[in-house]
Amino acid sequence: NDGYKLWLQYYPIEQAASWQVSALTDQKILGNSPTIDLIKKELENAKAMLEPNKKKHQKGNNLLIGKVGDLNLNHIPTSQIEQLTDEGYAIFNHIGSRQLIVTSKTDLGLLYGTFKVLQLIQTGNSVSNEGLFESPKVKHRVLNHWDNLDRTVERGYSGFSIWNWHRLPRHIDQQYHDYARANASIGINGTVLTNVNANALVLTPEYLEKVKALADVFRPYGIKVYLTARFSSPIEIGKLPTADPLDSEVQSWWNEKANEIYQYIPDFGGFVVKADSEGQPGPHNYKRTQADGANMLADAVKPHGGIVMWRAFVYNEHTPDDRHKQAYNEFKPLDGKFKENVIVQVKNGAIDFQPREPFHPLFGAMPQTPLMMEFQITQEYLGHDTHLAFLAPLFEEVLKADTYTQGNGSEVAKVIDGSLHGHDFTAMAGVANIGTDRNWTGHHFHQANWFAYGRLAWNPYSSSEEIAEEWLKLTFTSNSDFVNPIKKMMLNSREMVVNYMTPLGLHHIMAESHHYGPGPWVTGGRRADWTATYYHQASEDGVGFDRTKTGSNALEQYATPLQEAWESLETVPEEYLLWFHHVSWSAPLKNGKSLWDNLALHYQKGVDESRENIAIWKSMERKIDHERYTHVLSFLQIQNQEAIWWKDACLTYFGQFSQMPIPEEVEKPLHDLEYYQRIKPKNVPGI
Ligand code: BDP
Repeated sequence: NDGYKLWLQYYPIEQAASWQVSALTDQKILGNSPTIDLIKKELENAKAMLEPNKKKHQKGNNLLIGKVGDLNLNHIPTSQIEQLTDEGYAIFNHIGSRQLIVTSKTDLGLLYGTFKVLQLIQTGNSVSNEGLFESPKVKHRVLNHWDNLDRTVERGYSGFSIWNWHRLPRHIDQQYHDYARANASIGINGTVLTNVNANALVLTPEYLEKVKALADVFRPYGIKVYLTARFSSPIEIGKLPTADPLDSEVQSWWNEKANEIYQYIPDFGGFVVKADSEGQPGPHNYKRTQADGANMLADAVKPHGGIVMWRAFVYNEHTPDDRHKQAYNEFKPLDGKFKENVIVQVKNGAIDFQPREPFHPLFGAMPQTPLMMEFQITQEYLGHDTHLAFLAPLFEEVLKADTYTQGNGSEVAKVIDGSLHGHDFTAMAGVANIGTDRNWTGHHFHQANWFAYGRLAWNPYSSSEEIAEEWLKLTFTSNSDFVNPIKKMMLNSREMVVNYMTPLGLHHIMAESHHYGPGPWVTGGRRADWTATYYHQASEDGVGFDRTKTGSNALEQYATPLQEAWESLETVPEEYLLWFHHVSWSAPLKNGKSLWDNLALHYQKGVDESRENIAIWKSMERKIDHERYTHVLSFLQIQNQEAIWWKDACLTYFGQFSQMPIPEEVEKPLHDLEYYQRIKPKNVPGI
């Protein structure tokens, strides 16, 4: 098993119950459309689950799949069905006709419901008497591919881009279908094909034909295509002298460009824009606001029903303020100034996808503007392809965080599903970890992060534990001797990474540019805000970034209860300690031990856990296939070696300032600082 089939393994169920057998063998599918054809094909594929039981006598309900209007049955739960959104579905046992019914208002809802039924069958979870009524809580559930037109992937660690621009549109690779199917099976309904660091060429006819070919493949799966729009496109491909968003020629150029795109792709989703950030052009070039830029593009796609996802990841090295504060300072005053088809895309934290960050202070702070979440599925800062880090707990931690902006219970999830401020326009983006590697994501377990993202985009209140369990059962086996210990390992894995990389609120201390491995010594250069020393501020007197009133006061951007709790050393959660405070090395933490000892113990804990994972995994050898077993084992071994590397490099570096001995329980680094500073990791793109 090379993992290509992801969580759609359809491996044979041992001792299938009669309802599982009936549902897989006796089926009626109503309707006629390309999406209905996909449903039929999926049910055909799924028969593989029955291999050993094929001839078993069936007693259960047969499966009926059809839109509400086509059902023609009495006593269906009408009011619950009415409440479903267009993409929602109902699955219930119909007593009168003895059928297991999947219904929805749309074919796409039927496809989602079909996948759900098959997932229930594979995991052995039957449909309860009450039935299952599911609608997505977020409207636009999109993947962001940071894929370049030359097929390199920015921050991609599993091969090259799966979009083969050279062969498109004349060759349609089977992988495009498989990609769309996998996404549909977890409710993802949009894909941004290109890097946020955009290339205007994708908006030229030559590429639009290729984009159209992909959109045609994705359509029956309910997946819309979006593109990143380079702000300076009117100059680069339109030959205009300016890209000023208030210039009427520029506006007409975008309007015409949108008309042209919609001729190729009538259901084109819209644009994602990174502007005025990390060298990208934007409205600042013309002394205009982010709203001016976003609104111009919004006007262009509006007549066609398109949207603009405008990124809030705006900061620059010339602004003297703490980078943490810049996006808030820029966007908060623009609340209410965006057109109605603009949604502001905010990263989960204010710096950049670190192993742990407090939630971004913009969440809850712009009541009149729809805000969407941007998570990073690809592990730029969490060990790239080889380190096991199940990200659902990270996503869940952010979504569950209380912003307090409307009093207690103003969780980030309520900003994202629109309920906090009454917005219907909702979205979530996940920066994809997909590439040409045979198993799509490099590490087999990183498939779980793609899966988890889909589940949380559908329902931001889902629990990591349920997601992990479901993914394991769908992907490997339902054997609880495997599922229970490995689920535990997954659920702990992100915290383990925090421990051996950036414990106690440390952040951005990785190596320069490629961001792989430790680099707490990174300093100087062109931009202070791209160094490690800017963020950890280590010196003889302590370590940590003071973001309280005595420092940058980034804390003022949070609601009062959080300001108060995080301002004080007594009440700040230890996991955010050095994020918000500069603390002396000898200061005692909650356990009475010094900051230095605690830091060292966290690093050791991460190392210990990564070592234990190898032992746990080895005990699974006979429970799953050999191919995935050995693949994961070697990655766990790499992870353990590199956890040690992180620990040793960081403790050696910080030790020069703390001047305190490494506690006895902690394994001593074998080398001096210079050794660690000289290490150049191999196989990292760009080295
Ligand atoms: C950072 C990445 C950079 C991206 C940027 C972004 O290092 O490659 O272009 O974010 O999100 O995390 O725009």
